[in-house]
Amino acid sequence: MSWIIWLLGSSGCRASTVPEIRVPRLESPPVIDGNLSEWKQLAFTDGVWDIYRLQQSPWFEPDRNRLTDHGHEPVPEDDLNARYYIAWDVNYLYLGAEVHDNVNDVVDPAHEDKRWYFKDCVAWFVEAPRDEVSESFGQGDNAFCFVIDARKPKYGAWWRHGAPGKTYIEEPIPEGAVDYAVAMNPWGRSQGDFILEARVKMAPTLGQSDPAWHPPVIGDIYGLEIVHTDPDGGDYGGHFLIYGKGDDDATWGKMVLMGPIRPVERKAN
Ligand SMILES: [Ca+2]
Ligand SMILES: [Ca+2]
Ligand SMILES: [Ca+2]
Ligand SMILES: [Ca+2]
Repeated sequence: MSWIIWLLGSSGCRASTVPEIRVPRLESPPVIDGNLSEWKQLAFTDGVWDIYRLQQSPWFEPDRNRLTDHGHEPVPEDDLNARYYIAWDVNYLYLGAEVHDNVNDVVDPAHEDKRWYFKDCVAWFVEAPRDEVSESFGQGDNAFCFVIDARKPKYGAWWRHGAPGKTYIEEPIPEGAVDYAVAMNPWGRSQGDFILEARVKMAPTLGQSDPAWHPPVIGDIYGLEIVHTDPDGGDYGGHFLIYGKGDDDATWGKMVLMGPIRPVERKAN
């Protein structure tokens, strides 16, 4: 990831840092089975995120980026830490996460289908195409939200989005536009650990949200934020916000669609 300093406003007196996230195209489609090994080396990732790394990020706000303590909690880095992966091809966005979490919590006492953020959930907020206008789930804004519930309920893959003249449309990701798999406790270490592997078809989602969207080509620029919620038995609970500050899409990172990359090369010695 590189950092771009943008000067905003005609006075030029307000500076802001916008992360640039370079997302590679995949040459072969992954199998959506809860194992990322066939593509994670070919995807964008920037390593492990935990609360300590978040504290040092330019978008960190302590009332929003937070963990909770219900007693008998492990150390903060073991409460939640994760690696996130993203890639694309001509039809799909590919989304992955490898997560260490102490408790799997998908029970929401005031459940509504749209309340993914009161459950363990990984969400990718995508604006396509990115623009410079500050909007909150207006035209072009999409959240693809995966509740980490092995039962895969009907609200398990959720789409919050905008459309021309509309904001905050709440519905499941359309059938046929999403495939996902959740593997619980994949390393035999914690019942809260999981791997999420998903693909979302862009035309019936991004293409519905903004008529300016076109089939992806190298060089296209989207907006990106990752929101990972972790209630662990509480109410609103823990939140990681990565590359942005919430629903305002002007705070989201700049995601650039790149060509394929090669895996990290390791030297002989
Ligand atoms: Ca796979
Ligand atoms: Ca946790
Ligand atoms: Ca915008
Ligand atoms: Ca959890």
